[in-house]
Amino acid sequence: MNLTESLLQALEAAGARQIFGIPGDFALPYFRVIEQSGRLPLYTLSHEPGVGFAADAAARIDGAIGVAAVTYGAGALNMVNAVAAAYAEKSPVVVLSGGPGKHESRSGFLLHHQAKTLDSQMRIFEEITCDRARLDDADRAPADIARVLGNCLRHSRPVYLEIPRDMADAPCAPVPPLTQAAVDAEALAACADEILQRLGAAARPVLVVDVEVRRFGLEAKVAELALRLSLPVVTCFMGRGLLADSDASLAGTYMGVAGLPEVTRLVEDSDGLFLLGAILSDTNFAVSEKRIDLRKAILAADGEVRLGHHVYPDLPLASLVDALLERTALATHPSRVARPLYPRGLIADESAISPADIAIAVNDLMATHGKFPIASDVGDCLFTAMDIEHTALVAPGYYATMGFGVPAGLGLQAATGQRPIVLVGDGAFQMTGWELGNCRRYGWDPIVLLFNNASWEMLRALQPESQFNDLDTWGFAQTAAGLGGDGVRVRTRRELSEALAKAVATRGRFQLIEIMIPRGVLSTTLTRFVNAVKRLTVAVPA
Ligand code: TPW
Ligand code: MG
Repeated sequence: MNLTESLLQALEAAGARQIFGIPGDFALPYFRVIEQSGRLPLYTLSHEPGVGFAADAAARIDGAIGVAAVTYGAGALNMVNAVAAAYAEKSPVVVLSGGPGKHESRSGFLLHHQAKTLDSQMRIFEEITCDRARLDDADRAPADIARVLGNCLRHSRPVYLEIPRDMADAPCAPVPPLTQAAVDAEALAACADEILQRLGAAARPVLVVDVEVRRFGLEAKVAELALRLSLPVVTCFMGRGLLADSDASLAGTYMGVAGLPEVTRLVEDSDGLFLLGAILSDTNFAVSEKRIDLRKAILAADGEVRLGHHVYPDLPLASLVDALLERTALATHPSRVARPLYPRGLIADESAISPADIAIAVNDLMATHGKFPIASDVGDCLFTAMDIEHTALVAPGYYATMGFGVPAGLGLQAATGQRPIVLVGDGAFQMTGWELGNCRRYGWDPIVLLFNNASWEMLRALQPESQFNDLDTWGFAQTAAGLGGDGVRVRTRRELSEALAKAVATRGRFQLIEIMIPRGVLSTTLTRFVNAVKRLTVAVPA
C-alpha cells in the first residue's frame, strides 16, 4: 500500500463518500492514485472556491466528512474563503493539498506557487483548520492521518493534509482505526440530571437546535428527545432545515425581530432555553427583540455544556443526547406548539414576481412532487428560504459568504443522489454559477432558481443611496445551453409556474430558471431583518 492509498482508505473509513478537486503539477501524483484506486469517486470542478463549497455541502448534508483536493499555492490559497466558512460553521472538510517534494525545497530556487516561504500555506491554513500535518515521513504518516481525521470528526471542523509530490507513492502502512476519547461517565450523568431538573422546573422550556445536531448525526435522537420531553423546537437561522422530516413540534426558525413573532416570543419568553449545538453568532442571536440572557440558558456546543455559571468540559454532544434519552420516557402530554403553515397556491397570473411568490411556488412544487433538499446562497434568496417548507437546507447563514449556492447544490447531488433546488442571487451567480457547466459530465440536474434583480439588493437595502449596487442585466438563461443545461427567463407568475413544472419534468440536465425581480422588491423576512439591523446597528452579514 502506498501513502495515498492508506490515506484514501482512512478517509473512506472516516465516512468520506467522494472527493471534489482540481489538480496541478504538485497534486498530479496523488490525483493519479485517487483515480487509479477507484476507492472514492473524484469530481473535478472549475474553480477552487467551488471545490471547497461542494465538499462543505456534501459534509453538511451527510453529517460525514467532505474532501476537497487541490494543488499547492494557487489551488489551496484559492480555497481559503471556503475553508474559513467551513471552519466558522463547523463543517468537517478535509483539505488535501499537493506540495513540493522534499528534494525540491533544497534546490535553492523559489518554487512556483510559493507565496513567501514553503510553510506559508500551512501557516495560513493553521488559522482556519483544527489540525494539520505534512505527510513527509511515511513511518509517521499513518499516525498523523489518524490524529488529523480524528480531530476533524471530533470538532467537526476542517483539517489540512499536505502531500509532498514525491511522497504520494511512497510505501506506507495502513492508518490505524480512529479511537474515540473516553467520556467521564460521572460528569455526564451529573450534567444530564442537572439539565433535566432545570427543564423540569421551567414553565416554558424550549429546545433550540443548530448545526452541530446534524454534524454529529443526531437529528433523529434529538427529535425523539424533544417528543419525550414535550419540548417545542425552534431552529437557529443557521440550523434551518434541521429536524425537517421528524415528528417534533417544530415551531419555526428563530430570527428575533426579523422572524415570525410567535417564534420570537416562544424563545425570548422562555425560562428554560436549551440550546443544542448552537453557534452563538450575530445572525443567530443578535437580532433579538429582548436580550436573551444566555447565563440562564443551557448551552451544549463545542464539546462542552454550560449551565449558568458553570461548565462541564469534554462532553461530546452525542454522549449528552444519549444520556438524556436514557433518562427520559415518552411524555404523556405532547407539546402544544403547532408547526407553522407555509404559504401555498401561487396565483399564476401576469403579475411581476416577488421573492414571496418564489417561496410559494417552491412550496407548491414540494407539495406535489415531494421534498427537495435546498442549497442557498447569501442574499434575499436565503431570507426567502425562511418562507419555504422545512426541508434539508445548506446555506452559509452565519459566515455569509456569497458563491456558496451553486457549488453546494452540486455537492448535495453528488453526496445524496437527490436532485436539489439551488437558490441564488445574480451577484452570487456571477461568482460561481459557471460550475453548472460540470453537471453534464456527472449527470447532475439541479433546479436552479436565480433571483435576478440586476442588483446587490441586500446591500442596497442597507444603504439605498449608493449607485454601485446596480449590476448589469446579464442574460444568464441564455448561457445555460452552452453549459449543457436548459435555461429560461421568466417575468410573470404564470411563466414561473410553467417553468417550474417543465424543470421538474426534465431530468438529466440542469435547469436554470432566471427569475426577473424588480429592484427594491424584497422578501418580508429581509425587510424585517434590514429594519432590525438598522435599528439595532449590530454587525450585519454583508
Ligand atoms: C464573497 C457582501 C452580501 S449580500 C451582497 C454582497 C455583495 C449582494 C448579493 O447580491 P445577489 O443577491 O447575490 O444578487 P441580492 O438578493 O442581494 O440581490 N463577497 C462575498 N460575500 C459577501 N457576503 C459579500 C461580498 C454581500
Ligand atoms: Mg441580486
